[in-house]
Amino acid sequence: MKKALSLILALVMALGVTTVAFAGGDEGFYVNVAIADSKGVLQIAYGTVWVADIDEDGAYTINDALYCAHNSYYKGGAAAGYESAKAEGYDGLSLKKLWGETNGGSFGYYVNDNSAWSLLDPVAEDDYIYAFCYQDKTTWSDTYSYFDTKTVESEEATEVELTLSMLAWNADFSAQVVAPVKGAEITIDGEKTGVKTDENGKATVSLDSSCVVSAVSPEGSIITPPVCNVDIPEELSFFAKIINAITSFFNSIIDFFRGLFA
Ligand SMILES: [Ca+2]
Repeated sequence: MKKALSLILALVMALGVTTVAFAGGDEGFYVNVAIADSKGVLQIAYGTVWVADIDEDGAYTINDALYCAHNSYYKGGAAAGYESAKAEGYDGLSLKKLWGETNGGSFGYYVNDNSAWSLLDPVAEDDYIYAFCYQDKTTWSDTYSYFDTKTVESEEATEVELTLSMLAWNADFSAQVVAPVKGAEITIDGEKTGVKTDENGKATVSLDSSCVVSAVSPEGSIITPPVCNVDIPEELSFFAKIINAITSFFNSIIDFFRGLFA
């Protein structure tokens, strides 16, 4: 009995220490991160990620966001799936591994649908960060594509018109220009729907439950898979409502303590 008691006490103390240590390094904010692998499969579809200054350079950057995203979503964490290193020849960081792939060093990353220059570009709260492994490792023809709507929230089944655009390089590769993606087939949770974007990049989809809407490349080209997260609540049972209430109660306590230590 005594032994059990001291074990519990030790556990409580250990937990207490962990909590304090965690709270101490708890500065940061939430962003949305999407990662697509070299097969064009979305591995994270704008999942919520808490960004901390993990590389301790005093700034919140794409590097921090991707590192933290792997810690949250990749099996084995950032240690297993992500790597960046000092770039040779210039004062920056090179992406060496994304979602466990070295991919011949061929990666792209965007912030809020704009091309990023470096892993050390800053990120801010609620930003949308998209990183991908190039599928075409010879001519890097993968074109970044995105929906005009990143989140749909609805209380019931709904119909949504999405516009799919891409950032294509101009003739002398000096700037990226926005153009519609036509003929891309819309997918829902990875399943093809038969609905294709028209010449203005528009497509209308019927949605009746929470899902991820994306699109597959039109014939003869490669686009990065776009992301639109759809949130339609299921009819909740009485029991589920109670669980939800308890969860949100504990979340508000966590938020309270986060506020105290921020
Ligand atoms: Ca940093």
